[in-house]
Amino acid sequence: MTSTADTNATGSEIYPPSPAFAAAANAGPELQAAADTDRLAFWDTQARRLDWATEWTQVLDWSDAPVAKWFVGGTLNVAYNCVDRHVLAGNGDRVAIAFEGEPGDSRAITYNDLLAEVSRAANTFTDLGLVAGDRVAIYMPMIPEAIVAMLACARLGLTHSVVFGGFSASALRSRIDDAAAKLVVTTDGQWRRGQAAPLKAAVDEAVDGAESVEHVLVVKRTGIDVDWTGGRDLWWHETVDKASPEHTAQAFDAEHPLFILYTSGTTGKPKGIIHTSGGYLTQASYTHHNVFDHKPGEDVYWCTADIGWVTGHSYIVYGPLSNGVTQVVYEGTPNSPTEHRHFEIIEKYGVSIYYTAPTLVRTFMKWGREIPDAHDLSSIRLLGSVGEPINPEAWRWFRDVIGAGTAPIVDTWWQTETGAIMISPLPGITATKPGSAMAPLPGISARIVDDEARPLGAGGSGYLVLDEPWPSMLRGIWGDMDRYRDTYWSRYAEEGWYFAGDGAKYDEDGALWVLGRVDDVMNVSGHRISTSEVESALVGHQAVAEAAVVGAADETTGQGIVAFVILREGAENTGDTLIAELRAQVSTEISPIAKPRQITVVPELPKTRSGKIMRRLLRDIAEGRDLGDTSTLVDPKVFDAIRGK
Ligand code: 6R9
Repeated sequence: MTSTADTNATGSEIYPPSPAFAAAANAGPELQAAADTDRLAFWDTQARRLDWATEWTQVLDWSDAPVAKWFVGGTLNVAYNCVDRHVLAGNGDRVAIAFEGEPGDSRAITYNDLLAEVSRAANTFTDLGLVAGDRVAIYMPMIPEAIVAMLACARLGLTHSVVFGGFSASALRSRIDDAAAKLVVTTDGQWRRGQAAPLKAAVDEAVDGAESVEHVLVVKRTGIDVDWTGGRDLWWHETVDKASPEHTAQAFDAEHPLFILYTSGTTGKPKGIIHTSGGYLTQASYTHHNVFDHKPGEDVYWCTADIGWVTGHSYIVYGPLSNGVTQVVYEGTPNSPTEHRHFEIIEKYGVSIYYTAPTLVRTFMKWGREIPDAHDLSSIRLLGSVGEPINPEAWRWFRDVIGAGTAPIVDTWWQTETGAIMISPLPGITATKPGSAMAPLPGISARIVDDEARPLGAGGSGYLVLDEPWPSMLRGIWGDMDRYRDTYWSRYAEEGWYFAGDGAKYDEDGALWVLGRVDDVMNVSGHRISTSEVESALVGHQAVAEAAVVGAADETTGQGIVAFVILREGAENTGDTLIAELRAQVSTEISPIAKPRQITVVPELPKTRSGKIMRRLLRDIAEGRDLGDTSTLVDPKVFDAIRGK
């Protein structure tokens, strides 16, 4: 089947929702109307999607801006909202998590099961002496216990810090130290392309000498050998499995910190983004219900993210479970054992809502449409995209090949900092354009402005700002509130706007297009990596004097990391051996995902007279473009030397 594109008055290709979809959609025009009438009253209504122990006395307190308080005085338990209340409503037998392991094992976990598991874990955490406000690091592959651990933290008012299982021991250590985590939850190993790879070994290395860590709780996933530190290390199956499945959840303040999640900024040190409870869950729940048109008890939902990223937090754990979802959780990679894996899973479970990243769509395109075409994907009724701009060609392919030419696509723009979706079409309402995130959701306010805060008209590209606070907004950076003010609120301090760090434009129809980062943050397969983080890893190698890193356009991953390094006096250039060492260095310092695609040893780096590395020019070189204006350079001849390589 081919897509049902129309052409609108300005000649644009548009995809209006089908009348049938619109008629049954969760979101109707009344949402926008209500938000336009009274934004805070609108959010007050949305917060009632949740069960609260105490009602709030004020929807928003912005008197201490830019630190917001939402639903002031309200109390609730986040885990109760994600688990218990579905059991109490008689849906305990509904499958919450349909788990598909990489080796092919599967488990169906109902809400009854989830309640028992989360309660057991909560009782174990309490036995370990953890109390509300303590921090717990979670470093795990995509298995149900990872979700259970997060919910057990939420249940006890512990603040979790999930660290992506692909991060190195050193990245884990800095996050453990920054948050002073008392407990680390991990697994013995993880399955990757049919092989059991160690994971606890990285924890052992990370917690060696880490003063805050009292215990390491280990789920046995692969059965590989692990080193054991008596008194500190505990097996999940010897503790959690033996704990009582009864636990009464206690309510916490709406502003109680729920989690810290580290994300790359423009400096080398990752920022610990703080999210709290009531406002966060309200917006995660509202957006999951309306943007994905999720129908509990009918839909089978699958978000392919990892819980190590914010998408996993908001659209695998908190949003979906607050709405009583039945969802697929898959442990492995899309091509293990074959490139058919995602489509086999969609077919096996009857997935109806599929939320993924443009980089994966482009990978599927490269593999060829005969792979998805070999499967019955007729259960799919809605597709979602997140992480980076989706190019129109990938958008059309996604809709035609995976969505049978009919499934609406929601291109959702948001950030770790925003906590939940901010800009997206509403299926059933919005006529979409391939590549555009379209418009802020009802209740959300955004603008595109220039350097002087002047609004931009159609066609001009400027900066995306959020000009009103929103419930799931970050409440700060862990341990560094000055950096919070500085990073997000200083650019438009007078106006009091949040600076998102993305470029954007409106087109002639008023549709919003997000153009990508305007700072030194790269986006590789939807992962945020800062140029300076990679630079400092490279400079950590004894042969390197200086490094400059840029993100260059990449057909599959969006951007690829390209590095230029200058060697120290006397350091020997061993060619491929050196390059391999440098790539390994980045891998151990940060993660394999941060490994440069290309590293070039150069005699000099292009710098402005004030000594700034001219990344724009390096990007031109990396992308094979002609160089523009080089007049501000100290020595324009450096390019001949760089390109001579
Ligand atoms: C959710 C998530 C945030 C950055 C963001 C922007 C880019 C995310 C996008 C998008 C265009 C979309 N981004 N979604 N760009 N269209 N639909 O990805 O959070 O990892 O913090 O990244 O990702 O550049 O600023 P995070």
